[in-house]
Amino acid sequence: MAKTTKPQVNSNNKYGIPYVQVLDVEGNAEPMVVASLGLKSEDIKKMYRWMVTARIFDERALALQRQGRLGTYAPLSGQEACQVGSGYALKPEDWMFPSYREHAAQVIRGQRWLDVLTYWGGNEEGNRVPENVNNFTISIPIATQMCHATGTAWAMKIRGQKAATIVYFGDGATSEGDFHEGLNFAAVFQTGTVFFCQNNQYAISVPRAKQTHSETIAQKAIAYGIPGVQVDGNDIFAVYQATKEALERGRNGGGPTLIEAVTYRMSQHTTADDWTRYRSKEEVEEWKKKDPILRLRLHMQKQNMWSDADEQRLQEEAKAEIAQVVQQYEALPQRDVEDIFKYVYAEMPWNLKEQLAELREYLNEHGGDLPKE
Ligand SMILES: Cc1ncc(C[n+]2csc(CCOP(=O)(O)OP(=O)(O)O)c2C)c(N)n1
Repeated sequence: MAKTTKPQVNSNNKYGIPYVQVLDVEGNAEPMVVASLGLKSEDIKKMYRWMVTARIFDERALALQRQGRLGTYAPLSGQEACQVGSGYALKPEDWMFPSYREHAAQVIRGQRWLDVLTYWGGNEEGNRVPENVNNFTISIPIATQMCHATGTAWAMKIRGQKAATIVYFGDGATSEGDFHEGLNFAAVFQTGTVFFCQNNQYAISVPRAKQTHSETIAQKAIAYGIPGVQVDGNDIFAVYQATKEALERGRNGGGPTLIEAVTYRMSQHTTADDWTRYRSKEEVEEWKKKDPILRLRLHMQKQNMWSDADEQRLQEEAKAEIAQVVQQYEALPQRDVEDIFKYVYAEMPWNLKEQLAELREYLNEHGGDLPKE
């Protein structure tokens, strides 16, 4: 790598979209570049702790679902650098708009792992964001959150607030109308919105190559007249650097940015998916070599910042933390099944009333048991 204080930027693609990388797969980085990020050694260790805890949480949540102790779950493994690196660049006054896979980004901003489990356990209380935390609730309908993030940034601009919004979405979301509407509106009104695409290579079983004919997702920014950048999404430093720069531009009236973080979903889409049906073991193994957690650990070890004893201690502490979260989750009182009907409308419409009556009748007939399927 050339001696420089700037991250390595390649623009080999047709439209000259920059590709940012700081850490290579073996954890090597130009020290001056790392220093230019303004991260102290304590910050780097904190980022690493977030990533490790997120991975342990993910594995635990998956196991709980398989044991019938969690409703369903969307794993994030492989995307820890995307979420922690970008989340770390946010300020409390910024607003964050997640889709359904951003557990680490939610928690780094002040929600709890317990909330994540509660939500995926089918209890809407898990979607309750603490008053002082500028996180929006999860959007399940693909790409809808992009318009929310644009609208919020526009409102903040009108009010003269110096804060940005960030919105997370996948490669599949770029085929939705809301993607275009969110980006176009943000560009025209120059809102401080960071569009953060986690290109994890699949939209359920649809591979990236079938999602769009564009060489990069980042180049779609050109059509809207805004900056677009591709980053190595398994390199936490590159993600942090690109997000920080985009957020600063957004906060200072410089308008929106589209970031494409190139990464990989190491696990299934959700627990309702079987990824072995559409991708090979070899492909997964290749990406495992680029594991974002391993990469930062190698870097810290090379910098003599991290020992085997540190690793062991962290693993034990993170496992204990998540074990406690699971205990708290399982100790929560069961919610009433009728809750499903209660929270969408202030006044329940006639058709929901009919369905609720039908459910009550069914429960009466079956001694309170729900249907198995
Ligand atoms: C509007 C809408 N259409 C379809 C779905 C069903 N659906 C759920 S996830 C998904 C794929 C999304 O892929 P991507 O945007 O790449 O995000 P990823 O799940 O990979 O993080 C689809 C089609 C949905 N939730 N919302």
